Amino acid sequence: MNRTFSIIKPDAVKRNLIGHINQIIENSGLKIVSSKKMYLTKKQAEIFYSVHKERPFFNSLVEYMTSGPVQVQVLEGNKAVSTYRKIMGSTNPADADEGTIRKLYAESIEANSVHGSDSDENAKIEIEFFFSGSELV
Ligand code: IDP
Ligand code: MG
Repeated sequence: MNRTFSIIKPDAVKRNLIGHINQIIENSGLKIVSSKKMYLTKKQAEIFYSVHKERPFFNSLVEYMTSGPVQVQVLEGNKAVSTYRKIMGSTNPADADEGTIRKLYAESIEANSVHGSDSDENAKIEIEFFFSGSELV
């Protein structure tokens, strides 16, 4: 059993897809340990995506991630990081497998509906960035 961090991004929250996406998450066997809706501040988005700060899409990504509320979540289950990456699909929805969240719902390579941690180490960092211990039950 381990954990990963998920964000349902502004494009998906705007289109009322939180329940649809969480259905896919639960169907995969992952459990939603904690979930809250929030607006990311510009500073939070910049820190969260700081690994991409030299990329040409960085400013646009920060603007998009702060354009509306997001749903941040902690997911738990067997091989949580890779299980969730698999049901998310490829970054670019054009490359995503059938039935994945991004294939079903993403609007573009940027507005691609969901975030998922890419390693156990980053999952821990990202969970601690958004949740306190008492919120994780
Ligand atoms: P990931 O979300 O699949 O892990 P990353 O490469 O870590 O993909 O990129 C982080 C986020 O930055 C993506 O989910 C997407 O929102 C955005 N992004 C990535 N590549 C591009 C691009 O080429 N153009 C615009 N936005 C991008
Ligand atoms: Mg990534």
